[in-house]
Amino acid sequence: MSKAEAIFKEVDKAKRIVITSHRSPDGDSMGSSAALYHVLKKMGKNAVVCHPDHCPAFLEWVMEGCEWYTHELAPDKVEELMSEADLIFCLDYNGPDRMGHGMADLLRKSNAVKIMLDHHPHPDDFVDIAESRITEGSTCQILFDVIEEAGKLNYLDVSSGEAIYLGIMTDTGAFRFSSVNPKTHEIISHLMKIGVNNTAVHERTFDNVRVDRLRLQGYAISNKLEIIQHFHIAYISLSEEELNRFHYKKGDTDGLVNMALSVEGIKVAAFFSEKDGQIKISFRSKGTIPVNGIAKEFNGGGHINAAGGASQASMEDTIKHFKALIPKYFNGLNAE
Ligand SMILES: [Mn+2]
Repeated sequence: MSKAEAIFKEVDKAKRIVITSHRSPDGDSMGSSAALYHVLKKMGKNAVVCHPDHCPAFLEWVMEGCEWYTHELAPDKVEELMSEADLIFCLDYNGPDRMGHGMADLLRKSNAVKIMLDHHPHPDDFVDIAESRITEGSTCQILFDVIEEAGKLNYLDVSSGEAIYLGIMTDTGAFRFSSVNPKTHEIISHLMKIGVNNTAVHERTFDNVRVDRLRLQGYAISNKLEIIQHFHIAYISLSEEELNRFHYKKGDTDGLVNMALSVEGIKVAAFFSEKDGQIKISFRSKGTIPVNGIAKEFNGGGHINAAGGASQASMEDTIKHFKALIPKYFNGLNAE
């Protein structure tokens, strides 16, 4: 029996299925959760989505028609569902801690069968069936493959198809990252054939920007973009005061680090933002330059081209520390 068949054998047996994903939701965590929800419901299963926290407004559309709770807003309900579940899906994360301690505790306490679908490197050993494919660009692509390998593609419809499209689109920078492979486009082809409107997914996700968000991005780029020419590095930093000035909402700074990376000649980009008394850091890079090493210096990690971390120091000290680490991690860049 293949792993995909084993996964759906567990689905067949399950009476109460809970779909979980990581904290700070993104298009892939939301898309894979919504897609699996719709597929399971179509199979006649009892399924519900339980996430640690609410998603940014631009992703809310994908949850339409899903029964969906967050530990942030409905802790008692989530605790009840997690404790009663006999099957828990862990989508788009590689260890319980990625859900934050509230949800991680519930997962650890649960006696349910646990199945992980994920593409992050170095997965923890915390599930019964682990489908970890670290070279894939998105969990949504893995989910499609698993459904296909189990011979269940007939359960995909426009709702689950749009959700899979969303996750693939957002985790590949709209089909441009090096993680995109021929299969990625074969999946998109299949989704379009079953009625997924690609333009509508892009528009719903990207073309509903609040003017405050646009002005914050304009400010960040014109006033706060710093270039370290010698090492081909660009970075942006935003303090809590600056975020508040533009009425910051979750998700408003998404994409800023990619804009820094888009500068001509830049090979590594970083984004620093101050939230709740700590500095969150995102790193991005082009080609074979790894940024997960420097992310580890900030208690984080991630992929070769996309990683993150956090710092308890002030913004000034965090950026000083970052600059001091540049020769150690990116020394080769000045020769290129
Ligand atoms: Mn992902």
